[in-house]
Amino acid sequence: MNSKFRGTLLGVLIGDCCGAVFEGEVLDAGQKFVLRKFINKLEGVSFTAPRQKYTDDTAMTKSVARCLLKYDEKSYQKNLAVDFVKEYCSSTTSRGYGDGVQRLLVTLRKEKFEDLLGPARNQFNGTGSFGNGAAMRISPVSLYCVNKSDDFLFDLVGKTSEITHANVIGINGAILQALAIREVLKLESDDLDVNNYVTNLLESFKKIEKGEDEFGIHEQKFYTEQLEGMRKLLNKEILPSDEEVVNILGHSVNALYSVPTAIYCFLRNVNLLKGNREKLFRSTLEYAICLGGDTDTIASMACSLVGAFTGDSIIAKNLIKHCESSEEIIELSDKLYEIVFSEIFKK
Ligand code: R7I
Ligand code: MG
Ligand code: MG
Ligand code: MG
Repeated sequence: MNSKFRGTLLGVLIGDCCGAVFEGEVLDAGQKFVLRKFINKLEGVSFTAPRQKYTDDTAMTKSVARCLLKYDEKSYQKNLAVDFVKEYCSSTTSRGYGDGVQRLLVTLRKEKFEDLLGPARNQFNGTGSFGNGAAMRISPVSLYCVNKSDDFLFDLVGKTSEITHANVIGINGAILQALAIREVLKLESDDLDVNNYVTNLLESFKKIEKGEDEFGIHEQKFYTEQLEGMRKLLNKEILPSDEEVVNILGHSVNALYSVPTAIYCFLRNVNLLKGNREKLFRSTLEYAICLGGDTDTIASMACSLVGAFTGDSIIAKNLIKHCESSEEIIELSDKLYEIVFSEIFKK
């Protein structure tokens, strides 16, 4: 399990570091070749410094991990807001934060964290952000909740998300990614029944997206519909092209059009590499970036799933070494593992 914890957070880091180079692009055959060469170089021994830089995806994930290490129901959310701001302000390089979130972090600081949730609710003329920023940083919550109830996980995802993302699409994207990671963390073998896995996520989301108001029960099929689209793509006899995948699932900063895409990247490669698990990390990394668009975030979320599934042993050692702050990421994973499992031993 320790290896799965490391794999999860290293997946976030490496997907982010590699994907960031191609963020916003649509990759043609030439650029896909450049991408392959680029990852080969990072996996090789001859790569020279500086190491590949991470972006906001990893920066915010580190904050979540740090604050979970000192988790206390009452102070967690404030600690996290403060840590987000500190991390944002202390960075000497541009980490590519979303435009909305940058304004929000500045507001939180200016108003001395008096109102923790108000600024997020005011984003985008009061709709709140539907960006994937809550989902991209959620993996430490899956680690923390590996043995906890669904309700505990939903609550913690909410607390972790709503400081910056008040829109239900943004928050539910984080719930989807958190559930998706926790499911594979819990698997004991490297055998994953993909159909069953998607069915479980679908069942969870049918409940989450079913609401009741004065007009009775209604169903908002946002993620449910995306998951159904994902299932169709996974079951196609002919492997869908990148264009087809992007048309159906999307590749944008909108959580609805990137979280299911990341899960699809993972599952497609699991299906393709049955009996060849050593290749799963590299292959998912490359595939996720090939889809273009929000490449750092989609690769980060997809690789986090691979790491949670296989552990860190299949990740090329040089690739780890050549990404900024990988030592710190490993340390955070190990500490999270320690507190999660020492709590169980205490019981
Ligand atoms: O969600 P967030 O943290 O962004 C994460 C993304 C990842 O790709 C990172 O790698 C980084 O590049 O950014 O940041 P937000 O600013 O909340 O949302 C991101 C973007 O989504 C915004 O800048 C908007 O362009 C768009 N967006 C919206 N546009 C209109 N209406 C998000 N919510 C809305 C909305 O409600
Ligand atoms: Mg980023
Ligand atoms: Mg960016
Ligand atoms: Mg991104």
